[in-house]
Amino acid sequence: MPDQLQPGKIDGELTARGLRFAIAVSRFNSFITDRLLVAAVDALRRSGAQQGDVDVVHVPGAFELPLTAKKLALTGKYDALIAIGCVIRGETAHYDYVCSETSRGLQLAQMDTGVPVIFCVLTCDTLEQAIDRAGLKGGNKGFEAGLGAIEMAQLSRKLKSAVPRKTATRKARRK
Ligand code: INI
Repeated sequence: MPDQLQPGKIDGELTARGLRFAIAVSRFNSFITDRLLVAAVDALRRSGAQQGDVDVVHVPGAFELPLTAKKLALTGKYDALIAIGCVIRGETAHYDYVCSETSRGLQLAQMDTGVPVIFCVLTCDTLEQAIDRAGLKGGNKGFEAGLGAIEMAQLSRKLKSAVPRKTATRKARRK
């Protein structure tokens, strides 16, 4: 008998085969968001996504991402969504409102619908910080978002198909 408890593990595999994704991407700061989008699609493709498995929707700015994500989730067509945006601090408080409502709205979208929404919205003080995270020194957050979407899609499928605890107990008793 092992003297240590071995917990059961439930992981989301990193394979995109057989899954469907939608990416909502903001046009604001498209110099950055275009690069995040290319990397996110690359991560999905290199993990097995096929032609037709990925839809891309453009929106004006980050503030429009939550409603779009929720509408995409409610179609029931997608296993996971990615929201891509880039908010760069300006001289006024606008930045704070856009950042907080975008993150809150995206969290609500996934909590309300049960469809994973990956948060790939850069919130930066400077353009240089954004560039670093869109393919330079900080890697590419779009690629990370692609992998995150695959993992969460797989994990959600597994958790959905798990037998509810009560049913499992009843079945065991009947035996
Ligand atoms: N939208 C962004 O995606 N990034 C920004 O940096 C930004 N700034 O700084 O203003 C921004 N504003 C637009 C906003 O997201 C909405 O599109 C707009 O307010 C209309 O609802």
